[in-house]
Amino acid sequence: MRVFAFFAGLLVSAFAHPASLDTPAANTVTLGTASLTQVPNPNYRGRNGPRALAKIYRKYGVPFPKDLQLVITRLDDRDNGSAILTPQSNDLEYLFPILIGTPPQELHIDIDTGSSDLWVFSTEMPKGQINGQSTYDPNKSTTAEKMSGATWRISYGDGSSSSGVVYNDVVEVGNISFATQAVEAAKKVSPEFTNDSSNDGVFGLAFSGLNQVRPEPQLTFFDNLVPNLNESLFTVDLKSGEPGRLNFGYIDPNAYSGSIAYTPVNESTGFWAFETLGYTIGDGSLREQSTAGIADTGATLMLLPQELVDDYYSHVGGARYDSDNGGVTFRCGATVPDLTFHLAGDDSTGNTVTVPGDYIRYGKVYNTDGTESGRCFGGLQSSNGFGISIFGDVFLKSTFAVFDAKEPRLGFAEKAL
Ligand SMILES: *[C@@H]1O[C@H](CO)[C@@H](O)[C@H](O)[C@H]1NC(C)=O
Ligand SMILES: *[C@@H]1O[C@H](CO)[C@@H](O)[C@H](O)[C@H]1NC(C)=O
Ligand SMILES: *[C@@H]1O[C@H](CO)[C@@H](O)[C@H](O)[C@H]1NC(C)=O
Ligand SMILES: *[C@@H]1O[C@H](CO)[C@@H](O)[C@H](O)[C@H]1NC(C)=O
Ligand SMILES: *[C@@H]1O[C@H](CO)[C@@H](O)[C@H](O)[C@H]1NC(C)=O
Ligand SMILES: CC(=O)N[C@H]1CO[C@H](CO)[C@@H](O)[C@@H]1O
Repeated sequence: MRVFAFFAGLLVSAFAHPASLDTPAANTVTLGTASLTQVPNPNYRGRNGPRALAKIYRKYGVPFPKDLQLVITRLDDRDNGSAILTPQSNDLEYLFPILIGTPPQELHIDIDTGSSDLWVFSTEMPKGQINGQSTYDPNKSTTAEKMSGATWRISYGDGSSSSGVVYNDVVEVGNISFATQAVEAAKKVSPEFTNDSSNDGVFGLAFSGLNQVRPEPQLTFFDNLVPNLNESLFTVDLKSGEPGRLNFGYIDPNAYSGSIAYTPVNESTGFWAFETLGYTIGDGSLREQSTAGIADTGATLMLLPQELVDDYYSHVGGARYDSDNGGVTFRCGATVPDLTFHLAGDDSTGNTVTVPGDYIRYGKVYNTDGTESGRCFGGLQSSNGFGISIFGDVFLKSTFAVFDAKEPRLGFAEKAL
C-alpha cells in the first residue's frame, strides 16, 4: 500500500498563477491549477542528430545499430564531450525550473511524458559524475525524509544505468506543490547525463505503473496532484526557438485556436500510447496506414515505421540513409515537405497534426574529419527495432497537446498564433 496521505500532503498556493509575465491578463487561474514556463538552457551545445537518435535508443533499451554505434564512438573521440558545434540561430533548448525541499532548491529538468520517475542529480553522487549540474541536497532541506529501504534504477539500451535512493520532500512546480513527493536522488548517473551539464534531472509524466522505485513503486507528481486538480489533465505546449509551457489542471483557452480533437490512449503499457490512422505528405493525398505510437516529450526526434520514412524521404531531393551518421540525411537546402497525421477518435476531417517540413530539417551533420558536409540530419527517422513509433519533440512542437488522464485520451489542437 502506498503511504501517501493524498489530501493531507497537498499544499496548494491559494492564488497560484502562471509564472510567466507575458501571460494574458484574461488567463486567471484558481486553486487546483498551475502553469510553468521553460527557461533557456545556457549550456546547450547545438543540435546533434546522431546523439539525439542515440539518446532515444538508450532510453527505450534498444541496442544501437552498428552505424549508430560507430558514429557515437567517433563523436566521443573527436569532441571529447566538449563544444564543437556552433548552435544555429533558432536552435535553442529549454528546460523547466522546479523547486525541491525547504527552503526550496531550484533544479532545471526535462519533462518526460515517456517515463514515470522524478529523479535528480544529488549530493549522494560522487563529484566526478557532476559536471556543472545543480544537485539536490536532502541534508539542506528540513522537510526531506529518507524513504527507508527504497531504491531506484533505470537501465539504458547501451548497458549503462542511473540509480539511487529516495526521499519524500516538497516539490513545487509552477506554483503548485505536493508535500511528500518521492524524489529519486541519484547516487550514480550514466555518462551521457554527466555530459549534459545543464540538465539536473528528469521529471516523468507517463503513467505511474512505469515507476522504477522498489520495492514499492511511487506515484508521479501529476498522479499525486490529480485528486486536487480542477481537471485531471496537463497540457504541453512546446515551441521551436522559444520557451514552452506546461500547465496542470486546466486548458488555457488562449494557448490554442480552433477545437481540440481527442484520440483514445491505451495506458496498459504505461505510456501515452495512441494511434494515427494515416498521413499526408505535403499537399499529396491521404495514405491510410495506421501507426501506433507514444507521445514522448523526452525524445527529441520522431521515429516512424520504415515504409513511412522511405515514402516521406522519396519526396526530399537527395535524401538517403547515411551510414556515416547512422540515419537519413539530405542537403540542408533541399525542399522538405510538411507531414500531416490523421488521428483516430473523431470522425471529423479536422483531426490532424501537421509537422512543418522545417522541423524535419533537424540539424547539420559533419564529415568524419569534422568539416561541414552541407547535409542535415532528418528529424524523422526509422522506428525499426522499437516495436512502436515515437512521437517526440519534432511532433509535439507542432501542436498544443492535452494529456487527459481521466479517459484517458490525448487532445491535439492548433497552437494559438
Ligand atoms: C578531454 O578534455 C579534457 C579537457 O577539455 C581533458 O582534461 C581530458 O584529458 C580529455 N580526455 C581525453 C580522453 O582526451
Ligand atoms: C548528510 O550529512 C551526513 C552527516 O554529515 C552525511 O553522512 C551524509 O552523507 C549527507 N548526505 C548527503 C546526501 O549529502
Ligand atoms: C562523455 O564525455 C566523455 C569525455 O568528456 C566521453 O569520453 C564520453 O564518451 C561521453 N559519453 C557520452 C555518453 O556522451
Ligand atoms: C474547472 O473545470 C471545469 C470543468 O470541469 C471548468 O468548467 C472550469 O472552467 C474549470 N475552472 C478553472 C479555473 O479552470
Ligand atoms: C492496449 O495495449 C495492450 C498492450 O499492447 C494490448 O494488449 C491491448 O489489446 C490494447 N488495447 C486496446 C483497446 O487497443
Ligand atoms: C503566488 C506565487 O506563489 N507566485 C510565485 C509563482 O512562482 C514564481 C516562480 O516560479 C514566483 O516568482 C512567484 O512568486
